[in-house]
Amino acid sequence: MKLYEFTGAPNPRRARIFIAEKALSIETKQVDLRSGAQFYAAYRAINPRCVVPTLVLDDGTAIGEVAAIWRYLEETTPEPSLFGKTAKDRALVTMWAHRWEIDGLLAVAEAVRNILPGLKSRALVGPHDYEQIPALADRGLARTHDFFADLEETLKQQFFAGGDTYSAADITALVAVDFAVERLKLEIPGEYQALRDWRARVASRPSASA
Ligand SMILES: N[C@@H](CCC(=O)N[C@@H](CS)C(=O)NCC(=O)O)C(=O)O
Repeated sequence: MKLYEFTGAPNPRRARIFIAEKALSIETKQVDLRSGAQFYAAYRAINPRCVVPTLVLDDGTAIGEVAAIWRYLEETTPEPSLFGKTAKDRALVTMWAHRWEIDGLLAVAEAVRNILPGLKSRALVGPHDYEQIPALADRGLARTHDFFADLEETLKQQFFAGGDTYSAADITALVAVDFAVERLKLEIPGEYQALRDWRARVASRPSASA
């Protein structure tokens, strides 16, 4: 297997952390997004959506989208489980992971992609170009602040972002928080103690530096 990825980008990090938690060793290949390598014909043939990550299996099958990569790895390497063991747990972890992707990662991405000058005409990922819209930068920032607040409230009720145990939901939530702090230079409000404690807890896992 080979993981096509780019070290500086959030979605490949979600795949790398998951792989590290499973203690898997998978060869990686960098697709340099800064030089536009995602649009080169060689990579377009692997992932016509021109995004990373993509997991290519030994038989040549290319699996794009983090949720699909996670699903394949969870089914082929069930332990340690990152989605829970029972049908109910798996549904709940999937629910939380989706929520943190939509309300967290995509909120931060909306701000980042509509603010950074280097992403002019690249306001959405994928093979098509879209211009930045300043109002969407403002909305993305507002959504990111709401994400911090929603995550804080959730973590007052449960120890991890997907329930009582560490799961795939924590991976997406951590990557989204780090993305906001690093790329938007936002600070987690001092009063969000549950969020701060949780971040320290999940960031101290060896997988977080994968
Ligand atoms: N929904 C996709 C999102 C993938 C994505 O947005 N990848 C970004 C890096 S974080 C990308 O490839 N960007 C290419 C670009 O900016 O043109 C997934 O789950 O894999």
